[in-house]
Amino acid sequence: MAEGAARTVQVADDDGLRHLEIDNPPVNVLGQALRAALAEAIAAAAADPGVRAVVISARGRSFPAGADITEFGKPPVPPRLPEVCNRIEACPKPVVAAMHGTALGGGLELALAAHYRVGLESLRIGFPEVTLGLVPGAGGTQRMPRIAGAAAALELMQSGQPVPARAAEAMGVIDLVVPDPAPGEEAAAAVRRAAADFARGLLAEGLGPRPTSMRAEGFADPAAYAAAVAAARARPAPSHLPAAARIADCVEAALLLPFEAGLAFERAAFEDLMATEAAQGLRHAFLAERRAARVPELAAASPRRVEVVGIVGGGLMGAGIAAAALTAGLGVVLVERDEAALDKGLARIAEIKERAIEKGRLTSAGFEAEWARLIGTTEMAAMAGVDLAIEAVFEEFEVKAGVFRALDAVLRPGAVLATNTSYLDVDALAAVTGRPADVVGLHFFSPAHVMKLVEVVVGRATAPDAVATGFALARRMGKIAVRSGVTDGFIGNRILSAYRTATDFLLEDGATPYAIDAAMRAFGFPLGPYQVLDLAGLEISWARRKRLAPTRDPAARYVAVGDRLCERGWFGQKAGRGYYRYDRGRTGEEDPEVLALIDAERAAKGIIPRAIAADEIRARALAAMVNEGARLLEEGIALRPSDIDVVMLHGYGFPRWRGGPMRWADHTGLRSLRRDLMTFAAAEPEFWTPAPLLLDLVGNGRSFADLDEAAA
Ligand code: T1G
Repeated sequence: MAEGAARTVQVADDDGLRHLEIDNPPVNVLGQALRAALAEAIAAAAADPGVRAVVISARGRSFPAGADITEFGKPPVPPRLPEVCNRIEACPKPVVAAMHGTALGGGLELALAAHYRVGLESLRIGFPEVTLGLVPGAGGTQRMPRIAGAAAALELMQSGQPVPARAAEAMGVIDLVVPDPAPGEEAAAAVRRAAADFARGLLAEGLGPRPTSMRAEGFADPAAYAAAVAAARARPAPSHLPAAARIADCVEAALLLPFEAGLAFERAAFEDLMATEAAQGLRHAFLAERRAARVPELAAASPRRVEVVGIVGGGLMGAGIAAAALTAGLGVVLVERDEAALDKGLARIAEIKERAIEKGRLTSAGFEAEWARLIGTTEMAAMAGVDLAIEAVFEEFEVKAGVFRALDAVLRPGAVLATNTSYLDVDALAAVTGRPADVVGLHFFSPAHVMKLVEVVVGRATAPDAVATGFALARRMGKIAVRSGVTDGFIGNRILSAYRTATDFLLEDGATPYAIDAAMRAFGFPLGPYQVLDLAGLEISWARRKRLAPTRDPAARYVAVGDRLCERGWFGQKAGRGYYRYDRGRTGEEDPEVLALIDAERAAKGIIPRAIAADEIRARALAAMVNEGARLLEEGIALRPSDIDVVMLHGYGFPRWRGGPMRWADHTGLRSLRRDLMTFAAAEPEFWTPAPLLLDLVGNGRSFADLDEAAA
């Protein structure tokens, strides 16, 4: 067996059974070495007269979680996964797959190529390929329908969502579901043993291989099959995400074509899609989310233990954080300034949990158990026992500083002190305490029980293990943490501020808020910038502009349209009008009075409005985001470009299939971006001058992806 392959498949014999145990931590992805080892091992088993049956299992957390995504986009190295699957299926002895954990994508396809499948109760199977802009590419679109029929196969592949073992059993995919082992016993060993017993049963009954490609249960009702394909095709899918439609084509091909031809049809679809911008962007997003966890402080330190979280402030943010912490199994101590505020905060948490029960995400018993872990109090002294305290009070420095001083006085030594500030100076807040090394920013996004993003803001004095604790807490809460340095607005709000400056300039130069929003929605944002402002409330950014006014460069262009709206109390949806009118509910309507107000602002500055095309709106908005991103990298605020992408994908609605602003810039070409920026800077150098890093990358023919690789 090839040297590198020895590590990935452990081979053992047990009285005629050949055990092939996959061992490629952490999730047994089917990289080239493992594929080669499997191919060799199944060939050896097929040829060995002493082998009567084969059991394929996996060590560690899970049966293979899929093909190796890091290999995508690179020249394929044989044996390719479809070939390995075909060899398994062609084995002249019965092959049983022993499945636990999450058998996903290529891992599920590997199991489908086996003749029988045994799964633990807690097993989940799925085809997440569509979330990567792909179709299953190792026979899944041809084997799954033969067992489960079109409707179930299409639902699994087009949703990309995993299903539990019992559902897979009902589809006919899993032949035997066995109970999870007792606590303390390894899942992998338990299912391996069950599969071995299953294999012996086959031999005792004289049952041999059962090639999935020869099965046809799923074709029993061709009319229903065709109807399921037609229904799948009728489901609307955006043109930039063709994978769902190609899945329907492949499932149809499974019925209409011979197996080999169906495999070729699937492979062609897979290769077409692999080359699409969406597949590249979605793959970038997947890897960027995991790369964000690679932070220097984590290499040097372990997180402190956190079982009880203290939260000061039960407003929208504090209640959301508390709800998320309870969901994560943590204890929560919620402190409010008085009983009335505390009652409101607890009611907010209860409302979140009641909605989760309504949606079937939480049981009443679960709610009771969570509620038992929640303490509400007006006494700051109750924070003495918490492992980490988060202040989520009003966004004013003195208010937060006061809470930090009070926490500093009661928290036990070693407790982490976190601020949820959106952009205040974390170093300055740390300085009001006697424990600056324990202070870290945890910038959650509202609603905190829904939004996955947390910016972990690292102050000058923040200890590495306090950073590691922030990341560990975010992960335990099911969130994606991104490291940020201390700057006004951290990563996301810095980029957002640049985005809004660019669109405000467009507003004054001739575009309407409605045209700008439409242009950005056409790019893929769910809402345009002015819709977001109305939704969030214009008073928030107005407060920030007023706070920054004393330090604003008087020579810099300043667009006062937002101030004019706020001066009229037009704060957005909550006020019934902002950039849009909301007379008839939440769908805003264009407001001629806003357009007149913008005209007045233009006239006051002597600006003659010009027609601005949607392409220019997008070019300027995106160039501003990327240029600010380059500045964040130069300043060391963001560790790597893909971290900026993760923030914009998860905090600001940047379309996932484009991968994020920095990925978009690479795809568009940094040279053309530099050209745009220099064109814009000719008229307004203050805002548009290209960041030196961007010029340097273009000059050296490098990309943001190169920086990601360097910082990996
Ligand atoms: N390829 C490469 N690396 C992967 C990987 C994959 N498929 N899945 C996980 N990893 C890495 C991940 O980057 C991280 O690395 C570590 O494993 C732990 O992952 C041919 C074409 C399985 C539910 O899409 O959904 O098969 O940071 O942090 O939260 O038809 O990983 O430790 O260095 O996410 O416990 C289809 C993707 C591929 C599954 C576990 N499969 N993975 O979640 O751990 S396409 C997927 C996941 C395919 C075939 C097609 C999750 C997980 P590092 P993690 P987790």
